[in-house]
Amino acid sequence: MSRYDTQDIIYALATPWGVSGLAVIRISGAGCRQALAPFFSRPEALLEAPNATMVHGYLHDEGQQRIDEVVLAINTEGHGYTAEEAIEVTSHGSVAVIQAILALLGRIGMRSAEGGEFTFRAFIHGRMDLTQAEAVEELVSSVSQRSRSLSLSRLEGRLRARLDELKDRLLTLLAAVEVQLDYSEDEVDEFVFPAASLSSLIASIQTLVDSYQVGRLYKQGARVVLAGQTNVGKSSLFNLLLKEERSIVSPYRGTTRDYIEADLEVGGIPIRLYDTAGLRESDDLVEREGIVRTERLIGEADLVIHLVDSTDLQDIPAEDERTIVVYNKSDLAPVGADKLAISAQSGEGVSRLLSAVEERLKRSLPAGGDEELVIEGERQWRLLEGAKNALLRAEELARDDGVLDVVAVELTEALGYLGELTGEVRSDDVLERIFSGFCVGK
Ligand SMILES: Nc1nc2c(ncn2[C@@H]2O[C@H](COP(=O)(O)OP(=O)(O)O)[C@@H](O)[C@H]2O)c(=O)[nH]1
Ligand SMILES: [Mg+2]
Repeated sequence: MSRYDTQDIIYALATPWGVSGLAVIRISGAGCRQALAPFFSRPEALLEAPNATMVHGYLHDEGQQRIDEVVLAINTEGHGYTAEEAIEVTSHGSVAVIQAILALLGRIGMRSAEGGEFTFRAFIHGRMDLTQAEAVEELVSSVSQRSRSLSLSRLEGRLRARLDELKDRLLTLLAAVEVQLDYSEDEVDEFVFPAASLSSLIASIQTLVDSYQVGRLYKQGARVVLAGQTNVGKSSLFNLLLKEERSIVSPYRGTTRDYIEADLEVGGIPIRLYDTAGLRESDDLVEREGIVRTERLIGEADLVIHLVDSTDLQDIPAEDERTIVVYNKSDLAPVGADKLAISAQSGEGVSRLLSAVEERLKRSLPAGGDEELVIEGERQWRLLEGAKNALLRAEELARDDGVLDVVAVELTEALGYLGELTGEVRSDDVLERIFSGFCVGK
């Protein structure tokens, strides 16, 4: 990867720019302790510190002016995140301190890191495979608890282990075919293609492919729209769900003229919830525009919670895959037990509604598979699809007694896809695309 020269000592601020209690600046690369020692109050302690220890002292500039009191966390070569000699400087979190330290590091011959460069080094040194490297970024950017825990499990190497196992099975298959290709002439027995192993391998890959839908739901979340006539209690429900007064609630019809959106989490799924203008005929231009927008939102929603007023049962829409009909104001009028009744005022029935929302959003997810082993990246999905399709072609060829050479070619192609997934087979521009999406300091 051209932008990343792995000989350099790199540094970056790993915490946000701004005022905070502490700031962490990362440094990685062979010789970094030697380079920093002349500007540290206890150079010997820094140079002699064993791996995974901390050294307390002061950083100062070339003129012996103290910059800040710091703690240096030391990793020697072969250890730590990048598996390189590395220092993590914890300083006070003022912009002036951060600027002074970063400027010093620049002046003493270190280079400011590119986005993802620390993780790139971890990958180059074999500390992690590509799926783990991607999990780092996925973990940093996760917004729901479920997405966080799934990313963490990929970072710990669950996906890597599964892919290694799949590659192993595929290699065994390929070896059987190649032995047959090499020795078939001397063979007396009829060769039996290991069709069962191939089809179970395809099924295993399919399970991973399917898990993409799960990963995407937890990562990207769903759009849920509150719809219904005016005055049915949409804004009241919106506020109740967000547990804060975000929307203006009023007894007058048409109070919510445009939509308001907010984020919440239901069953681990990040949800963007929209409170909309009521769907009713109106002469008011602004309100009509609000209604047009509402209709557009409903069109794009993953799920519509259609509220109706239990005291005024009219225009009840039909339930469908995307619509839940909810009867509000249950405190004022009872509705049949078969209906989903809530009171946005007292909160009665709201937890049942949330369970219904969760169930509905998860309904389309594939059943089976390992719940803790889920992919969420498009790249991973695409390569698994590629591997699966190559194996399906191999299966068909083998079934039709196709030429064994061609079967071998398809199996090899599938192996290539799996290798690309973990990063054994790689090209600079693919790596560039992956790591350049990371934030600096990671
Ligand atoms: N009794 C009762 N009143 C409700 C309930 N939900 C909403 N309201 C009242 O119905 C009126 C309209 O509510 P609002 O949330 O503004 O409706 P929207 O136009 O659909 O957004 C307000 O006076 C609310 O206090 C409920 O569950 N029970
Ligand atoms: Mg409203």
